[in-house]
Amino acid sequence: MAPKGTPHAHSTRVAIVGAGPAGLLLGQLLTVAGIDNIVIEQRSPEHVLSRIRAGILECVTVDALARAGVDARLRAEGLVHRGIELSFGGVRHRIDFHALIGRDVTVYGQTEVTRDLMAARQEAGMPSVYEAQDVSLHDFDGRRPRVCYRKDGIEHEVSCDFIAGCDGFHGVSRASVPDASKQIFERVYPFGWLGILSETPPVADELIYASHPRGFALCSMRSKTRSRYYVQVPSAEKAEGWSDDRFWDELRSRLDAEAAEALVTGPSIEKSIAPLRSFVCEPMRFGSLFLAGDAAHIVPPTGAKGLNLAASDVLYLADGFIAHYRHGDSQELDLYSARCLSRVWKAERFSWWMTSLLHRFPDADAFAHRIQQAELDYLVSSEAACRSLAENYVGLPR
Ligand code: RFL
Ligand code: PHB
Repeated sequence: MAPKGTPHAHSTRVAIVGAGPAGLLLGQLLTVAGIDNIVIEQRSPEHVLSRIRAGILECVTVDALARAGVDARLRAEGLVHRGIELSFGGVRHRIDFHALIGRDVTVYGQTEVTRDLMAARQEAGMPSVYEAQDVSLHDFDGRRPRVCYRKDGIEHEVSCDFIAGCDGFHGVSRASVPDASKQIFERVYPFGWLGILSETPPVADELIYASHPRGFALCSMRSKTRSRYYVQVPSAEKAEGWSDDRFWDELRSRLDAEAAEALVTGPSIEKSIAPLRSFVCEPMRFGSLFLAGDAAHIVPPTGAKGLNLAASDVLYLADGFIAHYRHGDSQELDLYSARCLSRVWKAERFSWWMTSLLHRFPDADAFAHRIQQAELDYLVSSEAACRSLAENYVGLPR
């Protein structure tokens, strides 16, 4: 027993803060490479699995999950989508990724990715601490990096070589870095997405991104029997103000006549509002602390990039740790921040552009509306413009 007042001491190579997709994927890639790690999460496993978020995986993400050895269910149950549809002016236009650039995306929910990663971690017998309270980071710019937390009233201290801050936008990792050491770039949009999940067949085979005078709408899915739909709402809106009927009526009003007719409605399983934000923290490394995923950057969900960027960061980070431990080569870790940020900013640009293209902005004047219409018309009439959308949507090369 540690004497009273002295925290329980643990030590590991990499202490990972946060058990979202970034933290769990990093943990699995390190475990596969034989690098000791611990995952420290403030919420319960049930809470982590109850968050309904992303649904679209780029090839890079699918490959990362394969490398981590957690792609069996994804291969069996994921839906390969070869394109998306854009809807405006009452007409739908298909963008055929496969024909344009020969690549696809996979529909497989973030909840399922997380569930698969949790199961693999448990099977590998790697340590995870859930419901850790008052997680704090220490001395990451010095010689003795540590992560401290309290669990069931007992204080713990984990000494490590490196800390991976994978604790999302509201986490403690980025907040632990002094303001003078980081630069923040941010845009908050004057609207959010009200989303529902329902046990109903999707309205179409592919996703429909709809731009309508009443606002943006998105028809997505989790499987052939489970749908995920979103409508743009003002920032101040509350989910409690939206009955299922009100949601379905609003969604239907923003779709083309054929989709509105085909829409199958049913009770919602989940209903919530997500604010839309673009955010980047530079750099992404501070001494032995590395930020990855939403801890370092946020994109509005319109381009389906958030989870995919998290996976891409984690691949660079895992490769950096592997080169460091196997070959004593720290060059990849030194390049981590610059490599990630180069890809992050391209995804930020694409997500901002998709958001600007498809949403109604409250302060937009008549000129802005005409420009938006012209951009949509140009997009669907130009193969070059469609190809540009396609290559960004399926994910830029790493
Ligand atoms: P997460 O998933 O937020 O996980 C962070 C974890 O850290 C924990 N945590 C802490 N742990 C310890 N100590 C602390 N002090 C802590 N503070 C927080 C949290 O409890 C949590 O478990 O971040 P991560 O791993 O970086 O993953 C990022 C993704 O979750 C996110 O980018 C995506 O969900 C974004 N996103 C989408 N991304 C896509 O690639 N494709 C999509 O189709 C897509 N759709 C979406 C989205 C996000 C949405 N919302 C709700 C924001 C749709 C929506 C509606
Ligand atoms: C989703 O299915 O939740 C989803 C799909 C595409 C997006 C955003 C969210 O662009």
